Amino acid sequence: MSTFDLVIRGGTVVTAADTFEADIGIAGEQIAAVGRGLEGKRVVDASGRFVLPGGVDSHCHIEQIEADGSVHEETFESAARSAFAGGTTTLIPFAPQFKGQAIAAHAGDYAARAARSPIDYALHQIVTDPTDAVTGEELPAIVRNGVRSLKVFLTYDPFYVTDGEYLRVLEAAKRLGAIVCVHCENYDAIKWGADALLRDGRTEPASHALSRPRVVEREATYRAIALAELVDQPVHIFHVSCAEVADEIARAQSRGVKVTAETCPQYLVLTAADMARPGREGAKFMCSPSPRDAGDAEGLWRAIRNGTLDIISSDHCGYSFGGSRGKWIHGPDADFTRIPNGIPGLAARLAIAFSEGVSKGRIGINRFVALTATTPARRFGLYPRKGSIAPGFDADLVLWDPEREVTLTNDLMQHAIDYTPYEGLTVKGWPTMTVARGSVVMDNGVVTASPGAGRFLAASAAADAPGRPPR
Ligand code: DUC
Ligand code: ZN
Ligand code: ZN
Repeated sequence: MSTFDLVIRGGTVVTAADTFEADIGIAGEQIAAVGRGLEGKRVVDASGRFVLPGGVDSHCHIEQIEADGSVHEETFESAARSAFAGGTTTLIPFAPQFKGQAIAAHAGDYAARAARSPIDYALHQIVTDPTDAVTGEELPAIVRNGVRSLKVFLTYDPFYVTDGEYLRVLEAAKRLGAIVCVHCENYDAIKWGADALLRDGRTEPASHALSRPRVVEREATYRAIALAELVDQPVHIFHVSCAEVADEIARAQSRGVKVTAETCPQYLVLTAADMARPGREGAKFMCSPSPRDAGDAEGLWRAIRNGTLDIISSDHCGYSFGGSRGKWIHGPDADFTRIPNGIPGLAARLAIAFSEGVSKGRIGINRFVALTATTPARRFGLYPRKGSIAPGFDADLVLWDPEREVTLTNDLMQHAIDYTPYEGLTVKGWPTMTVARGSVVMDNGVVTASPGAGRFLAASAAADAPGRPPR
């Protein structure tokens, strides 16, 4: 019998399809065997643990450069620490483009940052300026190099695209076999609402939610889908915040439109009321779309259960609360329109999804694996290398204690940001070990993240893109 480099012995293996008792034999960086009685040079006892595929976080902002030249505090190194701490082994962050500039203007710089990544990563390409040169030359080259998902923003200065520009991106993506991911909120409607609030002196963080109510997201979602339908191009809707938006997506799916969608932990456990906390604390919860109200999470779980939403990503986008670089980069009295949007969530994503989903009986554990690892890997062209447990897959695994109750603190997140919006939230279910390509990178909270150990993952055509022949 062969002796493996590492054997994970006696755990309950869980994939998106099955749950069974087995040992996992790892040779080098890959899973070589799933069976019984496996022997290894190193053996990890996984009894009492679920053994899950390492999480794939398909939406996170890492060391991203902003239009003003500032760079996000979360580096690839700190992000990897946080991801490993939480059981995630693959990240998909965003390479930027700014209006009036070629994609190439920042590509080398971003690739150099990413080259220091301790964690495997693929990339999405943000497109803000789809000129002829971009759609005709740069995007084909990017897709050839393994970046097959393009992100467009329908709001946000200075990223947002007009409907005409969005159509150009859809058309290019169709020609190139890429997927388009969309941030759905209506730019002019938000500006109209925000201007009115500011005129009334409502500058505080709580106004963020008031300036961008559900209908602003629903309208943009409808438009994003309708234009994708016109071009017949698959789209993925990012960070769905509530059921009325999910309903819009379900309606399109039921008439055969090629649209998929995700939600994020912030919409499952935070609410707009968090932004009304005293002082400036509300800024800690400010992200877009806005967290909604207490009842909205149940609607999202219904949409998860019926398949309308099939990914839970973090949309990790950290800005520290203290100091002058993060949330208060525009000054300590900045009004709500000048506080950067985004919250950190890399390490908390799996624990919140498991606790709110599996521990509370809303979904089964196979569905949890599908939402957090298998489907993001398939959607973004990383399958069958990432996202499941079988011979030939990368040995990315997380050992999970379903009974462990943990009260979240910022220290547990191990990120570069000085707070977590989930401080004090108690979760049931916690990762005890993370293995990335055969190396133990987290053992009971102790993380090893070696700069440069991560690899760039060239995406192939998505395994589950609607309208493509099955593979
Ligand atoms: N919303 C985004 O779309 N991206 C980053 C952070 C946020 O809140
Ligand atoms: Zn977005
Ligand atoms: Zn985002």
